[in-house]
Amino acid sequence: MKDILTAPFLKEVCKILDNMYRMGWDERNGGNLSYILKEEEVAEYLDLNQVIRVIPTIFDASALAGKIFIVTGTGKYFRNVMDAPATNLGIVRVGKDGKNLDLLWGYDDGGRPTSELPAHFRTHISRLENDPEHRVVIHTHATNVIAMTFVHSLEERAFTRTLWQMCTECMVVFPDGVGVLPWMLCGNDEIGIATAEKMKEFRLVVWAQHGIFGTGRDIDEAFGLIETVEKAAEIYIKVMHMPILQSITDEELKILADAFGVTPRAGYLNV
Ligand code: 2HA
Ligand code: ZN
Repeated sequence: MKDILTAPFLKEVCKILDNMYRMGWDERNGGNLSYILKEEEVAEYLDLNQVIRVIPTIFDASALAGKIFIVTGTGKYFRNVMDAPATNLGIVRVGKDGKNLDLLWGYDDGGRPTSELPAHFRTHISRLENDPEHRVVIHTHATNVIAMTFVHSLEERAFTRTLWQMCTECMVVFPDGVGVLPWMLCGNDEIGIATAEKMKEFRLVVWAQHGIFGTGRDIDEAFGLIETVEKAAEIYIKVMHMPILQSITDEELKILADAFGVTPRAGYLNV
């Protein structure tokens, strides 16, 4: 059996969490990540019959039964993951009845998965219905996205249109737009249900005054979506105090979408 600390998926997770910490988005224990691993890739490093302990889930995850995830631990700091992956991360398999997780590796100090597990798991269920190749959910406290939710309408069309106008890349990266939830209590199943409802139509969901969820087939896609939204939000925060002399028009957004072969969310452009 190979050493799990050499597994590409583990190294990739450590690297992206460290990177997000250095972006300044994941203060203290802010943020969490979950990533569906392929059974055959995990089997190179772990005996899949060796269950360290069983962790109960707070909702019925039977739609994910048998799936294996690497998940950040509750209360853990992204800053510490690189130096101590086995304490700060865990690899879990969803049990057949969807009510328990088999811990296969990690959470070495007796830890558990992130408090936002309901939002992550429910999001995985929504995204898998859209795309069987979906694998990654990242939640982070992207600074300018949070700032924008104080000063901009939270209406999804308006929020998305402003982001699209902030830099040319946005339409190409997230033509499907951004879902937005109002402030809600986090860490429970209600916000998980609300997030997953949005995730039926969006790959990105903003939690007002809290942060953002991004999803994708791999870490690059999920992170790439988030950093593009964050960049646009940063530009918005920089320019919103000043008289705008020119922007990207709806006609130009349409030209851009056509040139890159993407379809803007229906009804979001006034052309
Ligand atoms: O646990 O980001 O939303 C850290 C969080 C909660
Ligand atoms: Zn959070």
